[in-house]
Amino acid sequence: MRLLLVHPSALMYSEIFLRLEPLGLERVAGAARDAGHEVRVVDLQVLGRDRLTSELRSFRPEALGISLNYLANIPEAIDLAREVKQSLPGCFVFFGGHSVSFVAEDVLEQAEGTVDAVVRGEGEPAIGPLLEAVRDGGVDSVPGIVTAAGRGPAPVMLHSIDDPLPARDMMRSRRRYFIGELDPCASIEFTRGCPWDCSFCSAWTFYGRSYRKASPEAAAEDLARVREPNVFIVDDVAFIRPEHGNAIAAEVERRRIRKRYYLETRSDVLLRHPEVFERWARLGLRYMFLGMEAIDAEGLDLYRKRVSPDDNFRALETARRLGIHVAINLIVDPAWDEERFRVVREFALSVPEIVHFTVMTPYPGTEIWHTESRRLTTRDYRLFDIQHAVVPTKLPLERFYEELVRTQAVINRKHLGLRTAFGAARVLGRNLLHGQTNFARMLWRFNQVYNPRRQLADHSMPVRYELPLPRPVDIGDRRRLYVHTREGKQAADPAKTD
Ligand code: B12
Ligand code: SF4
Repeated sequence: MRLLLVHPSALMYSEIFLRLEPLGLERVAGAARDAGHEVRVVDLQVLGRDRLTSELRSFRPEALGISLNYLANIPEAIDLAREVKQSLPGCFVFFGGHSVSFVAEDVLEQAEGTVDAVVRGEGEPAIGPLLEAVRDGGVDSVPGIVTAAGRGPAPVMLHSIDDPLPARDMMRSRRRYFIGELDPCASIEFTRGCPWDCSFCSAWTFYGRSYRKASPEAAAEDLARVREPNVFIVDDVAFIRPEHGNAIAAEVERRRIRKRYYLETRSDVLLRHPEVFERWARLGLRYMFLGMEAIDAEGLDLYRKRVSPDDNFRALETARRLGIHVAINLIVDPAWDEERFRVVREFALSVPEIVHFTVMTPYPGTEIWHTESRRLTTRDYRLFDIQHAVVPTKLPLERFYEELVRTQAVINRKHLGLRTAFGAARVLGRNLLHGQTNFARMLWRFNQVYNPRRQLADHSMPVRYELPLPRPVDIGDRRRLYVHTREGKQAADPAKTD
């Protein structure tokens, strides 16, 4: 069967710092190819719509799947589905991915028959059976499927994440994937899932709080295949298990693989086993993203982060000692006033690290989606990108965005200060020599993208598709939030991950 897989456009605020390959979609593509299908991928993060139109015309897919990890992409995907059904009425159109798994029925309804199905959960085990069923009948009995007729059997989880291999070779314009100065940059997965349970996050609810590890051999083999000199490790929390991090490191050393890495982890994981990160720093680990989320104990408790401010500060010192650059994330509560923004700005200027801000956003799939008592001020999917306020702000909305952008701008200036500019100039020179311009463009685009008036104006866009309201769920039993349930299996306990 001819299958076309599509990733929607990049969200405008993330594009400035990074644009990464859609690894999940590549794995679904790999699984479909392994099952004998003819597969093509169009990533609209890096390719224009004209490319999709010409692919539809020349390839004439019999099935078309759109990846929806991000809620904010849902309106674009529904519009795309409408267009596809108009030009290729016989084409089976389906959605899959993280976010759509939590709102499958609502999205099907909003698409008014132009989307035939949504696949909830992991795509690799579902894609083969789905394509067979599209050809031979029986779509409703594919695991994880949701159609107008209702839900099919529960989604199935991969037993091992060692395969299928991501179809990296199917991606065009790979040179356009980058993160900061790691330009160009590929992505890789060493583990899947997260055993913690932060209230604002849906990573743990999607995987039913499970945690799987790739075998060190498979991880190193995949890494060896990557052509790019830079690699982003997509794991929610890297190197939770020190022996796993060490075993992959040993394979990487044995094969003499040399790359520069960017990863994401938690302060307590870094503090418990700094030696693993030290070993990886020797192998090329350059950047680390630490979700600190709050600078005070009250905020950390609210998000059930299970770390203390002291742990966070000690983790920063450890990373500095290891020579790893850290990007910190802080969650901006819409209840912040000018004074709170000022305190946070002061903190951000007092540390040498890069500080990022995301706005507290209740999403379907998170616990705060059900518990956050503040009324939603908008249900426009496009504003659920953690850069917009979707619950009432204490400051007038316009003032809130002014303070937010001012805080981001102060920090951006800090990083574009003279000292950094000299460092950046070296990197820029090197990248430009190799024809890599992503990082250069990013440095100068800040003011165009981050603009309080533009952010405010986004709230006045005409809304055609709205996020459903939370359904009453007894979150006393948190398995009710899960996409993948592991009946009969115990959820991992973060305290026992070591
Ligand atoms: C790596 C990552 C990124 C990367 C890569 C993004 C990319 N291009 O794919 C970067 C750093 C760029 C990123 C950015 C952002 N991210 Co992000 N990201 C993740 C993370 C940690 C892992 C995703 C991943 O690669 N997993 C590994 C692969 C193998 O799994 P997967 O992508 O989920 O794919 C599987 C299934 O979803 C499914 N599937 C996927 N596509 C399809 C398509 C079809 C047709 C089918 C059938 C199945 C299917 O099958 C795949 C294989 O099992 C997730 C958390 C998580 N654990 O899911 C957050 C997550 C997806 N990100 C999130 C957010 C908020 C963002 C940002 C908006 C943050 C910001 N404001 O900057 C941006 C927006 C990016 C954009 N689109 O422009 C939220 C999503 C929230 C939401 N409900 O919308 C998540 C869930 C994190 C969280 N803590 O809540 N992100
Ligand atoms: S540790 Fe990170 S990935 Fe895990 S639940 Fe918390 S925020 Fe989500």
